[in-house]
Amino acid sequence: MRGGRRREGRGRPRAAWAAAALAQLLLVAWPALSADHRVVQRERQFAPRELSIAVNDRVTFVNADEVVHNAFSERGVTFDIRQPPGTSNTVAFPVAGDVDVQCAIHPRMKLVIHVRP
Ligand SMILES: [Cu+2]
Repeated sequence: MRGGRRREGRGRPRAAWAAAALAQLLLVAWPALSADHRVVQRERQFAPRELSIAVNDRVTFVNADEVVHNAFSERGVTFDIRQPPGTSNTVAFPVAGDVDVQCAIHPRMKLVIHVRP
């Protein structure tokens, strides 16, 4: 192989290289832009009972009671999680819209999560 520096101007133009590098950085940084929220199951209620989040945010459900809870949604983002005392589960919300969350064990436990586009 011949030595020596590659001539300037060969390969990708500098602006295109910078744009590609920026795109790659955004791809890597994107998941970090979603936020984490927390909902606590305490005294047989969800706290808060209403929550507004952005698409791709995550919500961690924490059971702070001494009884088993559940959290489920049948519309929009669907899930059905069992929550023994002291446990937590995290759910991602990749779709915009209102999500009604209930506890299957305690029907009065209700939460609405508004997922903004
Ligand atoms: Cu419950």
